Amino acid sequence: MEDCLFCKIAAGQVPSDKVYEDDTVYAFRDINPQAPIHVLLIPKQHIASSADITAENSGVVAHIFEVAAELAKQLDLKDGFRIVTNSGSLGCQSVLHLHFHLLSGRQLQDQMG
Ligand code: DGP
Repeated sequence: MEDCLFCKIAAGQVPSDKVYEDDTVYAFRDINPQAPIHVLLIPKQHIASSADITAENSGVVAHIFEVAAELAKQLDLKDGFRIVTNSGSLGCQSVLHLHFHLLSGRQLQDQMG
């Protein structure tokens, strides 16, 4: 989608620190890491947020979780990790392209909200 930052990152039009790519998924380091490991996993197709997941596009979401599990192995996150997605203004979503934060490398906080 035109003027979508994460569409441009997935297309290689904006530079990023890539950790994984296949035909449908792109993963890269967050520019403002909240933990020693902070990777963003995105679908290459534009889906605005988790509120826009449907029967037609949910296959790529399932695939993102497969990729996340594989990355967790590659990054040696055997002691655990967290996957988070923010949606909408109350959820503090700042980039309107569906993305999953993969966080690890330190003890994460117990509270989610
Ligand atoms: P959220 O607040 O859930 O929408 O998360 C958006 C994340 O995207 C935030 O942690 C910072 C990250 N981010 C924003 N712009 C860029 C960028 O240009 N490059 C990278 N690598 N990450 C970005």
